Amino acid sequence: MTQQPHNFELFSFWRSSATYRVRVGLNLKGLQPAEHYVNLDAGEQRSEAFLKINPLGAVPALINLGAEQSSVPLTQSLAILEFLEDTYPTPAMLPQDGLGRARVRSIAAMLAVDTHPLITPRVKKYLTTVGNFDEEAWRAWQINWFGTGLRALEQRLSNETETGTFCHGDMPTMADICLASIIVVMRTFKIEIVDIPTVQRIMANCEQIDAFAMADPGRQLGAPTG
Ligand SMILES: N[C@@H](CCC(=O)N[C@@H](CS)C(=O)NCC(=O)O)C(=O)O
Repeated sequence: MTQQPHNFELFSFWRSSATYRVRVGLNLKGLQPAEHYVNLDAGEQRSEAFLKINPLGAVPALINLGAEQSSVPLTQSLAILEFLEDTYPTPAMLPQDGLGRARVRSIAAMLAVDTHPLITPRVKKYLTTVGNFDEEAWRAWQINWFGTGLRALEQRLSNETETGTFCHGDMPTMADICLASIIVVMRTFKIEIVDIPTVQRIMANCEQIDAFAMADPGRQLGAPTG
């Protein structure tokens, strides 16, 4: 395979689920970005400098330094994965057929669009200030929304014949990246959802792949040691 230019800057945080998705995609495509650490615990995502990169105040953001014309920072992990897939088609993160692509995107959206946003720091900040949530109420909230997303996913994966070693057949796709992105962040919060055997089986298969293992939050700059 021809060596591809991979001149990227990734704005990231060690335990960020959305950044994990982009890290796995970059790893699968054999691309290594320079990383800029945005400390979400210190509120750096709301700094004037970072809001110029992503006005929503969220990581990841990816800058393509190799672009012929200067490009705006890419934001939104799913859009970034689609960009990587379009630009570096091999190995593929989407199946070739239209129905398969729609199924993979649908599973990815269940997790990245309908589950993950509910547990982000900005939601926690609102609920624990304006909403008067204490730590116990916040934890119950997290368990509720992780559980809702993962139980629905389990139902789909265990009933749909397209499920294989991975969410769709026997090659990892964007659906697996999103599944794993939820499980890894749940682990950092020490949250466990029971009775999701297909999800757990697929997660174990993902973890056998270097691209996923290397993206693990515990292996990133800034992760707590010990
Ligand atoms: N839909 C966005 C979500 C981005 C997002 O919410 N990222 C989190 C970290 S996983 C963040 O930076 N949150 C900052 C905050 O909520 O203040 C994506 O998939 O990229």
